[in-house]
Amino acid sequence: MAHFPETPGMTGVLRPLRLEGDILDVEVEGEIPSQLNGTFHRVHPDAQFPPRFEDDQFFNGDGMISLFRFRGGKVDFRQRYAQTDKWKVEHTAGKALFGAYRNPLTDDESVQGMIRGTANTNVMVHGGKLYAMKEDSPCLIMDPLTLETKGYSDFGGKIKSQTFGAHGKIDPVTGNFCNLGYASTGLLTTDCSYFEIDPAGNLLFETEFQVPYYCMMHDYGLTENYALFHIVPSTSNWDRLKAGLPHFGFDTTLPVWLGALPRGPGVTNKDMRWFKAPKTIFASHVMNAFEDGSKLHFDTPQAENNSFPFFPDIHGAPFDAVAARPYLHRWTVDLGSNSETFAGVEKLTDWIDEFPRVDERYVGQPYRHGWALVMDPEMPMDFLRGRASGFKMNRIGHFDHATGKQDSWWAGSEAIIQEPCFVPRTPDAPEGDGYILALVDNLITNYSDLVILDALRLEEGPVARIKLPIRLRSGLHGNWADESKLALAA
Ligand code: V55
Ligand code: FE
Repeated sequence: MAHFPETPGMTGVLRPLRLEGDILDVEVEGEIPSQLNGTFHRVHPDAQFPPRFEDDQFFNGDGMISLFRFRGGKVDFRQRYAQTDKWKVEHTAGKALFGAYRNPLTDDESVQGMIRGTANTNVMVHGGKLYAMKEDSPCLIMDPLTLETKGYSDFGGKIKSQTFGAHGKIDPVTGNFCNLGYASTGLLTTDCSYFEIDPAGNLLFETEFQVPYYCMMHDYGLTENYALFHIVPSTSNWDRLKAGLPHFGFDTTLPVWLGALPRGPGVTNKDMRWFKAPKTIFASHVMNAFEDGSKLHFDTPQAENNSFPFFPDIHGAPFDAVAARPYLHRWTVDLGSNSETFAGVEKLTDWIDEFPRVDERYVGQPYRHGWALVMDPEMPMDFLRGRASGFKMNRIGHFDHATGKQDSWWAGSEAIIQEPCFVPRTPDAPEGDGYILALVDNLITNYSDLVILDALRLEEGPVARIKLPIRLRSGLHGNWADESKLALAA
């Protein structure tokens, strides 16, 4: 086969791995807590074939699913490609047929009109099925244990949205899977959908709405009664795609908005309230959101400017690696006022942080504990390059919103960390009482460890390390599913 391009996104620590396989009973250092029975799924982009274009985006790779199956103090590892329609047709052809990230104008004629999804951004178990998500496409359904691909779902032909966001959330109160689709009627459109799916896989309702301008709606906030959409100017248009520019470009002249849409059947676009931010900033992931009387709080790592060097400024401003640094902020809007602007923005930390997580039993609820990856530039680093974004996330941080206390664990001078995931100690343990799971990639020895930390005692370091004999590729998101959630699969 031809080789991969000699670009930063494809070489060195970001070299594609493309490895499917199984390791039974992975080596463990320390002891795996006996309560951990279930699955930890993660996904990373890992192109099956060299891309059609030298300057291919890291985000364009085919989704590779990693599964850590916990049972009786042992862990089995399994890794398989998400067999998207794209993966299958390219597998048969023996080469890439789809072109640039979110640009169908660059595809081979033979695949025109096909679903372009890569299922490379998030994986989550709902109703016993594994949902593999990419925000430009429908949801791919996989078997959570075998990782066999079932195919795209249209939820019994009911869902109107052509897209399924990558940051769907399970509402702990209703058990529904709540998600958005953007560009839901076609590429680059400002049409969106908010919908909820029950554990049996039934679409309960779908609300169609419009956003002020097309942008990357990578995540959103969920509260008990509202879905909150942040509009940040990573935007695009057909001229960009015709010119072969990266799909997204950052436009600092556009305002930032937060929209609040009531959740439930019968809601329409007219029910949306839009609030304007005090200035244009960058924000992508959402730690959590919750209600406080008529106020809605929305916690997000916010940067002064664009955090994605590969989706550059549309006016040609050079990438500013310092302004790109995100810090956890709390945005507040007040539904009880007639104001069309934010009621407040509060900076919650001096830590450079991203990939925020919570105890998911508190999604949409007032909450106390949050965790995130932290980049601590003061610590020694024996490696030169980190993630595709350039960030070198070397700590896992814990935020106690009740006390303001922060504590963390540093992964050492050789390693960067992938997104953490919280697992409660028992189903009814108090908030935050449990474990943090995270992949730690040693960029010197070239091994990945899945570490298990006590979630409220991070500084004590891992209670166990599940030691892979390989290093996994830098990835995006993943989730824990307790054994009881897997039983539904049968
Ligand atoms: C993100 C990741 C994506 C994508 C859009 O982190 C946004 C954000 C892995 O793919 O397509
Ligand atoms: Fe994400």
